[in-house]
Amino acid sequence: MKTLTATLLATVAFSGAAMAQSCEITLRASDTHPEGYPTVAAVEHMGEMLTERSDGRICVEMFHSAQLGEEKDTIEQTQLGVIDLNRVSLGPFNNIIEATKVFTLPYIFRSTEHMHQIVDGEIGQEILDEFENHQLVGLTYYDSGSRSFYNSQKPIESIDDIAGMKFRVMQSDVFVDMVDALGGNATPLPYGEVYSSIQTGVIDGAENNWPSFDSSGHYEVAPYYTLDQHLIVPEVLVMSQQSWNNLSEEDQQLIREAARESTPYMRELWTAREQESEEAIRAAGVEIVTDIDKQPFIDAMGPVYEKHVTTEELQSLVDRIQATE
Ligand code: GTR
Repeated sequence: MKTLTATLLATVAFSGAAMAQSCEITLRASDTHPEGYPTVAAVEHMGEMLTERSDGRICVEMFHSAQLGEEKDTIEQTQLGVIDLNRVSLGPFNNIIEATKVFTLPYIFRSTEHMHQIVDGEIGQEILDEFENHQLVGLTYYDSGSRSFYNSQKPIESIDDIAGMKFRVMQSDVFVDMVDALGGNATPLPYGEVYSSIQTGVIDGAENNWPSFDSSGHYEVAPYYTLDQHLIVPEVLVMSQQSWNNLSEEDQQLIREAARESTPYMRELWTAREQESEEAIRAAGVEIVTDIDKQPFIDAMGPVYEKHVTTEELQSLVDRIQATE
């Protein structure tokens, strides 16, 4: 005799609208970005691949737009198993997993191609493996372009213009020290508080890539953007180790593969989105400084490297990254 649950499940399985309810395993995924942002679309795409390959057994439910909280909090919830999948910047991991610092050092990557070379290779895997010591499973990396400063006050045309200006940074000491080294004052804040903090003058500005500057609407309150490109910070997709341990090895394998395959998809979306966002921001009348001399910015980073590259392991990672063509 069929149980009530089995009957109900069979019924909903036939109703297209209730498809999600037929899933045996639903993985709750978090992202700070809105619907349509490349990271959100990539995890949704991964979910579709998983559902198809598991004959409808495994589904991903996306909670975008920081519905489950700001990144620092969602990381904790993922460690606790409350959130299954989390797409986050590597920045907020700096204070939890020391090795992630090397991927968030200013000007460590010379270009997006250089970053791809590293995260797609041995070093990328070594850093992903580190997550397993912190109740997480590192699945794959996504792109995040390069981050540059924007503010509400004036065009920054040289490093000297940064003196005394207040910038929001992600919650990591690496970025606090980066802004200090440039002569500014850093305020670590959650992403969701940046807009109102600029608007009310608590900070003068922040720093981010084109798509985030665009989708957050920060350009409305900070109409000066200077392409100093101080950071290329990869994004990472992690899973809760608790959720992971509840799965069969076959399902773990399905997830690893779908996650890996979502990366080239994400990168394509990213390239298109970067261009669209740049066009939208230019059209909105934001003043953009492109011909900034980056060398003084690069030269100023010595103390940041000295303070954060404190062990032989970290130094060897930095050396290997810098030695990679
Ligand atoms: C974005 C990144 C987010 C978040 C945000 C921030 O570029 O995609 O994950 O880290 O920056 O500045 O907090």
